[in-house]
Amino acid sequence: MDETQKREPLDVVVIGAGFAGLYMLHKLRALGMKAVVLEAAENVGGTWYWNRYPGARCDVESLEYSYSFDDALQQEWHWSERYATQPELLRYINHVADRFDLRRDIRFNTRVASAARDEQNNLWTLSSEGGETFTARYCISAVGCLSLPSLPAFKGRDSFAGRLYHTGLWPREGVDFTGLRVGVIGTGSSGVQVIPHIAQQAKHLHVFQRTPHYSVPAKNRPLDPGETARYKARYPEHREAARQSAIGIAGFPVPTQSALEVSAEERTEAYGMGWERGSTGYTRIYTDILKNEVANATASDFVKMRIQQVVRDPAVATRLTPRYMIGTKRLCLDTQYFETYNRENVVLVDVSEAPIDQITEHGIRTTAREYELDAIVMATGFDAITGALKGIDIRGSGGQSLAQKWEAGPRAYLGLMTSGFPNLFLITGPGSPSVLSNVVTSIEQHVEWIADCLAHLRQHGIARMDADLAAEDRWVQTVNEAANATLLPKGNSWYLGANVEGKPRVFMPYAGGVGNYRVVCDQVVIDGYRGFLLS
Ligand code: NA7
Repeated sequence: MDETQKREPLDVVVIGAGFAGLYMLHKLRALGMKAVVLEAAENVGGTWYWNRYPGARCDVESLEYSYSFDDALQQEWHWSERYATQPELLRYINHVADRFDLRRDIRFNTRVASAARDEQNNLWTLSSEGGETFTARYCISAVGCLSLPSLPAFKGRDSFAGRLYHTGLWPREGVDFTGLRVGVIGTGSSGVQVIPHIAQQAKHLHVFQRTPHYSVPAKNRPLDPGETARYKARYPEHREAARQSAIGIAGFPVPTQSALEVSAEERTEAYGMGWERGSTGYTRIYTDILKNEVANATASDFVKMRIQQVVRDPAVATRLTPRYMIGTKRLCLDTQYFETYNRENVVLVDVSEAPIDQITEHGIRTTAREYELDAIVMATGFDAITGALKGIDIRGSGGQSLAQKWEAGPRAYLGLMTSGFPNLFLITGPGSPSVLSNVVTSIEQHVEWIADCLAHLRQHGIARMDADLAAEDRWVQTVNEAANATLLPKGNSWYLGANVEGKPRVFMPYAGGVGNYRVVCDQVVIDGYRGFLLS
C-alpha cells in the first residue's frame, strides 16, 4: 500500500478548483469537514484558467458574474469593465482563493483519472493520472460544464507544419500572430471573441465557418465608479432578484408581452433598444421569442437586418446571416465581430457547402481547395456538460460505469445526484439550469444545497445518500418537458450534444428557470429529501 492510501479517509474530495470547487471548499471548511480539492491545472480558475485566448471575456456582466456569498468580498472587489476580461476574472478568482486561504487544501497538477465506490466501507477512492489516491466519504464533482475541449478529428491534424491551438487550451505565454497567415475554425462564442483580435494582428485571416451565428454587440465599457457604488449599495436586492429570476441575472428585463401582440413598429423599436443595450437578454425582450416560431422570427429578422447593414460586401453578409432560430444555439456577444469582415485581410470561408476535408502540412484543405496557413486556431467548443465527467472512469455501486449509464444521455435527479452512485454530488450537473443561467448563481445554489445536505446527513447520522431511480426518471421527464415547452431543442446546439460526433442528442440542461428550479430543490428538502434514499 502506498503512502497516500494509508491516510485516514477524508470527509470530502472535490474535483475542480474553478468557481464551484472553491466555494464548495469554503463551505465544507465552515462545516468543519476535512476536504481536499483536486485540480488538473497548476492554479485555480477553471474555465478562466484555460480560456486565455485574446478577447476572452464573460458575457454576463461583472457585477452579476461574481460570488454573492460574502458581502465584504462583493463590496471590496473592483470590476473595471461592464464585461470582465479573462485576466480580470482570473485575478478575481485568485483573490478569492487567497482571501479565504483556500490553496492549502487544493492539490494542483492532479488530474483525476478514476473514482471508484467502495460500497462495503461506504467510501469513494479517487486516483490521479500521476498515481496518487484519495479516499473520502463523499465525492463532489465541480468539473464544470465547458471544460473538455472538443477537437474535431480532422484527417491529417498532426501533419500541420505550423502551430495549432484550441481556444480552450491557450498557451499561458500567449501567442503573437504578427505577420502570420492564420485560419480560425469555428464561429461560436469563442470564435466571435477571438476573430476580431487575431484579425488586427495577423497578416491574413481566413475564418472557416460552418454555421453563421447570431451575435449582438456587447457594448462593453469601463464601469463608472458612481454607477458601481449605486449598484453595490443595493447588492443584496440584486442578488435576490437574480436567484429568483429565469436565468440567474437580475438585470435582464422580465418580459410581459408577446412579440405578436404589439405592432411591427413597436417591435422594431424594442429590438433596436435591446441591440443598443448590448446583452444576451435580447432574446428575453418578449415572452415568446424562445417559445413561438413566429415570435422568434421577428427577433431573428432584426439581427439579420443589422448584419446586412454592418457588413459591406452583400455576398459576405449573406454568408454571415444565420439560418436557424435565434437563441436555439447560444447567442453570442461581440465587440466588432461583423465589422471585422469589412477588413481587407479577412476572408470568410463557408465550409457548410465545401467542408474541411483535411489538415495538411501547409494548412487546411476543404473539398473545394487548399488554404496555406502558418497557424490554425480551433474555436471548436467543448464536449459540454457530460464530457469532463465521462472522461473520468467513475464506478458506482456494483462497479457500474457512469459513462455506460449515460451512454444514451445523462440522467440525474435534479442534476445533483445520479442513481447508483451514492454520496457523489454533481455541481451544475445535467438536468439543472447550469449553462442556461448565470452559472455563478447556479453554482452558489448547488454548493449551498449540498453543504446543507451534508450537515443534515451528519446531524441525523445518515451515512449514505443516493438518488431514487424512479425520482430520477421523473426528473428526466420534467427536464424534457421543460425543454420541449421552448424552441431550444430545435437548434443543433451543444446543449443537445449536437457538436460532438456520436454524442447522443439529448437536451441536457433544465430550461424551466433558475427561480423555479430553486423552489423545487428547496421543496424536496422540506419534504425530507424526497426522491433521495437515505440510509
Ligand atoms: P461552440 O459554441 O460550440 O462553437 C464551436 C464552433 O466550432 C461552432 O461554430 C461550430 O460550428 C464550429 N465547429 C465545430 N466543429 C467543427 C468542424 N468539424 N468543422 C467546422 N466547424 C466546426 O463553442 P465556443 O467555444 O465558441 O463556445 C462555447 C461556450 O463557451 C459558449 O457558449 C459560452 O458559454 C462559453 P457549428 O455551429 O457546430 O456548425
